[in-house]
Formats: sequence, structure tokens, C-alpha cells
Amino acid sequence: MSIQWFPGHMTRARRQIQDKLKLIDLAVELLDARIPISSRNPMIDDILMNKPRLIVLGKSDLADPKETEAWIERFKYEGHECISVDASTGTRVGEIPGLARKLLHEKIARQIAKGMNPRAVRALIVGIPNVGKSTLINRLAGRNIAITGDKPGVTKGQQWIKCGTEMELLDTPGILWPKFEDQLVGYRLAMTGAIKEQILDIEDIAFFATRELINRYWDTLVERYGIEEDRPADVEESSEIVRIMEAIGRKRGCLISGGRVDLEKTSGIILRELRAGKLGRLTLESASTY
Ligand SMILES: Nc1nc2c(ncn2[C@@H]2O[C@H](COP(=O)(O)OP(=O)(O)OP(=O)(O)O)[C@@H](O)[C@H]2O)c(=O)[nH]1
Ligand SMILES: [Mg+2]
Repeated sequence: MSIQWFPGHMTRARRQIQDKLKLIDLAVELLDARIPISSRNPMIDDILMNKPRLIVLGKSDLADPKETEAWIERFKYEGHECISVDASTGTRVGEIPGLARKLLHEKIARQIAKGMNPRAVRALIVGIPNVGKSTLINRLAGRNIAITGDKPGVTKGQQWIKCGTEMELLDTPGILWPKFEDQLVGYRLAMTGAIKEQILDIEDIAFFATRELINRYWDTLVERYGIEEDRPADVEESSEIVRIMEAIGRKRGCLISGGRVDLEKTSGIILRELRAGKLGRLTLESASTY
């Protein structure tokens, strides 16, 4: 697969973030709890330089809670403050301002020592497209100010949003990075919804997603679709993956003339249901294997 996922505006977005660094106290790095490695920008340390940083694992309602806890431990071990949230319901979002103050306590103490009233914390939020940056900001603000949407590339420009009296957050467009050494990263970003559908081959992505599910969540797959197939002995064998996709398609009545399975339609179903959490809480990358 060859996806052009680094259009010009992504380069511009990166520059725009760096332009804002001098204005902010803190960066919130929002990762997708289902793919904490693949959703992490490998250039993030260069982009944010030494800004205090809070790592937030978003969409935690869609991820395996045990895996998410392991990731939080892992990031803490690496010296980062880290929390998981579900911005769709607001779970744990309320802890973010306190964590931000904790990260900035020295700066705040200096302001108080100088007789200054500590001003609202200014934070910038960065992350891949569609990870939930604008939704999280709206939760923190308690109002729907930032535009959100169930597809990548919704936020086009930067926007400051007041979140109570304690924080101001700068919403930014999602950023992807220019080159993936590892095709796996691209596929995982595509299957979880960070890459625009228009530039993807849906069947190719669903094929990959099915392989991931067979590998890690076979029982879930069987249960969701009621398929009666044997588990493929070799997931490197394309025909074995297609066999499972076809079984899913037949169960869902995705048939075309001659009784053949409509793989395109089946692919759409698999990806839609996976992204919506219909297959349960799934994490594709374990802290223990990285
Ligand atoms: N299940 C679940 N869905 C979420 C969560 N946070 C956001 N979403 C959904 O994810 C989709 C994308 O949310 P946005 O807030 O627009 O994402 P964004 O990161 O601002 O995306 P861009 O502006 O395109 O970069 C929306 O459909 C949200 O409702 C979450 O914690 N859990
Ligand atoms: Mg947005």
C-alpha cells in the first residue's frame, strides 16, 4: 500500500505549532489509547522541545482498560505525566487542569513569590487527525465551541478556547508525519480513522484490520459476526484472511450476482463497526511488547 498521507498543510500545521511554543506553558499530547505507538508522532520531541508535557490517552472507552493502565505506567516510567480519558462522556477529563497545575507548580510558585496572581494556564493540544482534540477541548470548556466530526481533518486552523478561569487551550489541526518506516503504522492509523477515507483503498485497510483481529481478537470476531470458520493457521496467507472476510460478508448478506460476496461492502461494515467500538474494547499495541 502506498498512501500519500502527508499533504502540504501538515507541514504548515507543524510550523504553526512551533510558532506558538513561546506563548504556551504546557503541551497536551493526545494519543489514541488503542494505538499509543502508532498515534505518537516520532518528531514530537523535536516539535515541542522542552515544553512541559501531559500525555493523554484518548478514546479510552474504545480501548482495553488493562492495556491502557499498562501504557500509563509505561509513560510515567519514562518520566511523563499521563492520564487516560473518554472525551465522549467526559470520564477523567476533569483531572486535566489539576495535572497541568502539578506540572507547572514551579512556574506558578515563582509567580506567587513575585506577588503576581497566577494567570490561566495556556496549553496547546497536539495529536493525529480525528483523535478527539476538539472534543476534549469542548469537554474542558463545558461548551461546544470547537467544531468536531467523525472524520479526520475537521479542524482547519488554530483557535484559542477558554476552559473556565484556569486554562486556555489552543486547538490545532491534526498532524501526521511524512514517512513511516513501518507500514504497520500507516495501516493502524487508517483502520482507526486518522487518514482520510478518500485516499484509502477500503478493502486493503479492512483486509489488514481483519488480520489484526484474527491475531489479537479472534474470539471477539467470531462472537460479533457469528462465523463458523476455523481460525486461520497462517495469517500471512492472503486467501485465509479473505476466507474470513467472505464469511463475515455472507453473515451480513453482502452478496452480489452469482452469490459472490461483496468485499467492498463487507470491508465498509468491518471498519465502521471496529471504529464505533461494536467489536468491544480493543487495543492493537501492548505496552509489554514495545
Ligand atoms: N468513543 C470516543 N469517541 C471520541 C472520543 N473523543 C472524540 N471522539 C469522537 O471522535 C471523532 C473526532 O473527534 P474530534 O474532536 O473532531 O477530533 P480531532 O482530533 O479534533 O480531529 P481533527 O480536527 O480532524 O484533527 C468525533 O466523532 C468524536 O465524537 C472519545 O474519547 N471516545
Ligand atoms: Mg479538531
